[in-house]
Amino acid sequence: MATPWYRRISEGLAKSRGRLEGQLNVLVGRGPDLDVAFWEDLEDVLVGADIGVAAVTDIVERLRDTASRKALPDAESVIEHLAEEIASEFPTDVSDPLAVSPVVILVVGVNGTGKTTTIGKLAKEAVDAGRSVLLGSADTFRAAAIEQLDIIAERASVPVISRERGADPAAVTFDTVVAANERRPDLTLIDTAGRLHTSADLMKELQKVQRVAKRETLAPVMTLLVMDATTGQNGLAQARKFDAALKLDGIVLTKLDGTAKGGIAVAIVRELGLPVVRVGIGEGIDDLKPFVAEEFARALIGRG
Ligand SMILES: Nc1nc2c(ncn2[C@@H]2O[C@H](COP(=O)(O)OP(=O)(O)OP(=O)(O)O)[C@@H](O)[C@H]2O)c(=O)[nH]1
Ligand SMILES: [Mg+2]
Repeated sequence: MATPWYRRISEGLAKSRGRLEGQLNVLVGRGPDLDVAFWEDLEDVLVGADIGVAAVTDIVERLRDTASRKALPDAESVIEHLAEEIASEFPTDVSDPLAVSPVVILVVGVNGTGKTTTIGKLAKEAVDAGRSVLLGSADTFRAAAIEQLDIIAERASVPVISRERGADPAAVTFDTVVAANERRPDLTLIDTAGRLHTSADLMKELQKVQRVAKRETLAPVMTLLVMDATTGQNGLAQARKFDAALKLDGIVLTKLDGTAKGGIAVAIVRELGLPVVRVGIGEGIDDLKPFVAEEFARALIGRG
């Protein structure tokens, strides 16, 4: 039965599915034989969806195993097992850093990946669940960033801590965490300025922000990377750099609705060993969803 979550994620993954489903149908339509060409082409199709070579190799190996163990008769019956094999690439025992209370979440990432928008969505999600929220505006760099967060805070009816543009992000972080220690919100979300992972100075600035947060807080500090799914393999390279500098606790994968290569979620978990804690599937305030591996896998290949 299609749950509302499945329906939404399925719509969000329409571009990815359009491509993958089409290619899988071509593969099955070519004939039922499970010959060398079938397995090779299946690998190519999955790699083309950005699932990542290592993961694809494992997935196809397990499928071949299943095919011979269960004596699967044809291509279609193999594809029927594909979603569960993709889903099994994701660990089942992931804890959600956003469900911890109290918690301070540092939101980081490359320019324009969706950090500030995601904070708005997370604030709404938390408020709807009856949790108290505090925002910190540590993006003091970009013009209008402070106003953008102010608007988000107002819409969600949550308080925001900020300083003037150009202020030290670590100072705003300090103020925010001190306020969180006093007011004890369940969830504190700190916005940071976008930066290229290749900019050493800016990565140092972020390390300082993280250091201050960890030093001053009474709550655990978690660092989430907001990654734009449309950047594909390049996004993976960014994530590695951020993880090396900050030791990330998880990934929010945004703009899944804008890519035909949603398989990148598999590559992230596999190659970074980091959980995908939320996925963004649109610009709307409700377009952020928890990640459910099996439903994601089925929505991705169009075998819901
Ligand atoms: N389609 C789509 N658009 C998204 C999603 N998440 C964010 N966006 C859009 O991405 C654009 C940038 O979002 P921001 O939240 O301002 O990005 P940011 O990372 O804070 O940007 P900087 O602070 O400049 O680094 C906006 O137009 C958002 O509406 C998503 O899941 N899907
Ligand atoms: Mg921003």
